[in-house]
Amino acid sequence: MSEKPNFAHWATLAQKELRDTPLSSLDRDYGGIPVRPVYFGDAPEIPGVEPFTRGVRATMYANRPWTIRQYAGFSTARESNAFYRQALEKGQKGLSVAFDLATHRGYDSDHPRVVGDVGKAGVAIDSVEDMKILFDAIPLDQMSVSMTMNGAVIPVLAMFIVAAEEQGVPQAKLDGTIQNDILKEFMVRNTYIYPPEPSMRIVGDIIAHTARHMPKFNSISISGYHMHEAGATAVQELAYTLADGMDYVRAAQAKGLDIDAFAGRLSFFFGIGMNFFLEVSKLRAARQLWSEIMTGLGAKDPRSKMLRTHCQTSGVSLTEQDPHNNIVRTTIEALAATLGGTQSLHTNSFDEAIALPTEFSSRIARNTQLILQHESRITDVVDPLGGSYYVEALTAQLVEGARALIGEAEAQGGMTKAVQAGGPKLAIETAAAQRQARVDRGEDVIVGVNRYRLDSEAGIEVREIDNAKVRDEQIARLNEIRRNRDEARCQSMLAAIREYAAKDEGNLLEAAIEAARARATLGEISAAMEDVFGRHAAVTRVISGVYAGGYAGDPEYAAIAGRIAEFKVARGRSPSIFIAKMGQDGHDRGAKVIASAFADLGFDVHLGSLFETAHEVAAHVDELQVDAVGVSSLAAGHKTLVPELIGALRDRDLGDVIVVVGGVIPEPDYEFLYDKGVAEIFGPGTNVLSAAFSVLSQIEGRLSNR
Ligand code: MLC
Ligand code: 5AD
Repeated sequence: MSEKPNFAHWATLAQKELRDTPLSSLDRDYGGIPVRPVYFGDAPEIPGVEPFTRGVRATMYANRPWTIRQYAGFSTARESNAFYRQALEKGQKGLSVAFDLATHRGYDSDHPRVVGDVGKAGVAIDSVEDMKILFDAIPLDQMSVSMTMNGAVIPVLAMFIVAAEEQGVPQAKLDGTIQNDILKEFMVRNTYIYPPEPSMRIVGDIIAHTARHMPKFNSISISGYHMHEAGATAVQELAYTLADGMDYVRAAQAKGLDIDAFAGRLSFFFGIGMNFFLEVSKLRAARQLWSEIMTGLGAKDPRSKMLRTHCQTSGVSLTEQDPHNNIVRTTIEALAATLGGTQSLHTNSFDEAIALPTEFSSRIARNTQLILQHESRITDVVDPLGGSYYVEALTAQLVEGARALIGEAEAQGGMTKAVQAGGPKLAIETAAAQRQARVDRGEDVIVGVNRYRLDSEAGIEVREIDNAKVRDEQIARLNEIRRNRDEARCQSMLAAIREYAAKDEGNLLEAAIEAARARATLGEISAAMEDVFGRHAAVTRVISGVYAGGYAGDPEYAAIAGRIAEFKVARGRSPSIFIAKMGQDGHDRGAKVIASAFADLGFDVHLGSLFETAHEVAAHVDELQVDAVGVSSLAAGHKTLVPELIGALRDRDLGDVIVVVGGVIPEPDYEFLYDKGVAEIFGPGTNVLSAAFSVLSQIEGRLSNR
């Protein structure tokens, strides 16, 4: 397939991309050293030609740099809109919307299950009216907009289309991306709503609609990022992402679409961590594999075989301790993403491990990309690391490793089946627990965390969101919409959605567009489908032995395990803990790692389900009579949900149960939580052994006080 490197061939392709601009305009002179836009050496491939290992375009950044696309959203549509406009003015090039967790999970802001979530981790969107405010004065025929939405993907995309229409922009002109990648939600991200089968139908409906009516819109963003963040190895991230892609292709083909009619608008999304050369090679390997896979699935058009991707620097690689170090980490990761040939990039802010970005931290994050594009000269030459002995070898090894793992998923009947069986999720969780043990033992060094720690940390500015205020505003607007709409029309559109869902006919997105025009809310459209499909409840499993395995022969580990064994002999039972995830926060890597490590140490661990209310958690604690509750909070709901839990425990006369909190808790909130009765707070980077030691001591203290 790949042709012998040949400058004339490359030049023809490059000239096409450049249109009227002469090719010579890409030549550079570094003080008497002439530099060309591409180097071949004896490399076997041409950039812009299958299998695209060296990049999907012949000219890459020499002609057009990657899109600076910062993911953002918080509180109300109005505030997020102001933030976007400011960012665009200061050099950002594309938009990327972060929705709050209530929206992700298909709830309107007035739903009782989401009191702690509204406006917290992203922007709250309940209706077309909110969507119109979000894009006010942003011309949607000129700006490409990515929306990270998977669960409530039908109402959100429908509302986007209707908001544009009411702005005067027909859907055919919309440029952007909808994440629409449900399989990884079941594996790692957890903002699913319906069970896997109907969820896959929704993915197919969206691909079918966009293929027919929205030629510039990317129908899906097949995402490895969240696997990466959940602790997946590079091979796992590659293999599971591409295997997911294969199932989406098949879901679209099942709608009767020809592969070349939609494949050119499938897009990807990868996480970029600190292993610099590995991450560069990962993107090269991904492109090579996808081209091979798509050829195998029958694609003919080269555009169908191009893996175009967005990248985001890694959130888990960033630290709460000495947080300005995160600027350096993000720069290194951004360099890996761009030398790997990404099309679009988000660089994380340095306060990532603490809260949502402030104006200041997001400015630095954006400027990191601007400096790379305008000052570093890395955009001058296409695939500058191509031909490096090391990078080429790593690329080949990743291809080989991922190919084998894709083969395993295919042997199980594809990823939808593999995900339902749970294998990939467990494999990723195992990798995460191994990584945690290496960090806790100091084998993987993290500067400022397990080495070179500061004696005292100076606080930094933190973005605060007044969740109650956002919720009140949203509820007022919801009431107004419900009051002013033509109720009969709205209800008949919702009935049509139910019917399409039940009969497995018609396109759900098309029905939802009608409902959105009639001012049905996000929660109503989502509920209409839920009436038929039901709501998915995941089975939580805790892996065992992995953390203990990483600690074989470690004296500190043995000391704590020994103390727990003594506890058991003295009291005839193990110390017990309930690990709780409340609200719509689905980030469960931390909860899983803690659950499996504590269980390995000898605790009696009960891991709660995702998405519980404070009252549901209190009821479990009552029933199980545990010594402690560990709340894991990563989506900023702690100030609402933790006091609610403590109140609910007191109401049940369980006021002396130890409550500890782990996760992303801004320093200024520590006092607040201690005042409410929290015993200990474990921020990001906490050593799991020392957390276990504290919890055990708290439990012993409580029992001896009785
Ligand atoms: C590009 N173009 C060129 C060129 N390079 N033309 C000539 N010469 C070159 N060298 C053209 C392309 O062909 C294209 O036009 C146009 O320029 C835009 O370039 P692109 O490369 O397609 O970039 P972009 O529009 O930015 O699209 C990138 C993408 C897309 C395909 C990866 O899917 C995207 O923007 N994804 C972003 C996803 C995202 O933000 N996700 C956030 C997730 S956060 P044409 O006509 O060919 O299209 C998250 C966190 C969480 O998930 O969990 O909450
Ligand atoms: N604004 C900006 N960045 C966000 N992230 C998540 N939510 C937001 C938001 N509302 C980023 C963080 C996180 C990743 C999932 O996306 O970097 O690690």
